[in-house]
Amino acid sequence: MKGDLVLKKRWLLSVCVLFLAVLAACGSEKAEEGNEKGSKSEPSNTTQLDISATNFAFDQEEYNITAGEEVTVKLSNEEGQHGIEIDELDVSIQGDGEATFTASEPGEYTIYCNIPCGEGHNDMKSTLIVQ
Ligand SMILES: [Cu+2]
Repeated sequence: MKGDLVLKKRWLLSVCVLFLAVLAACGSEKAEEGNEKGSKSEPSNTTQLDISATNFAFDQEEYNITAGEEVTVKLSNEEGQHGIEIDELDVSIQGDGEATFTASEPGEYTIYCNIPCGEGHNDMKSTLIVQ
């Protein structure tokens, strides 16, 4: 009978240890989830700037952003094949695509097409206004 009691105690102890191990595993999983959520919320600080291009113009003559904010510019070609280039900000996209930049200095920057797309190519210019 004494031996039975010892076995029972050992069994109880191992059940407790197992239980604690499971709890610890759950706890660390939750911590990781929290970290993921933390990093997912960061891109929401990025401003999305959509530009579409046709033959031979961008959809707006002027685009406005705020100095110091991170901007993801996305170019969609609706007609023809164009690109955008902003020299001062190191932005260069050819065809459909995205680029991320931060303009720290307020001012006016020229957005121009960087693909020789036809007779209206030289007119494909818009202004990025950074305030
Ligand atoms: Cu062009």
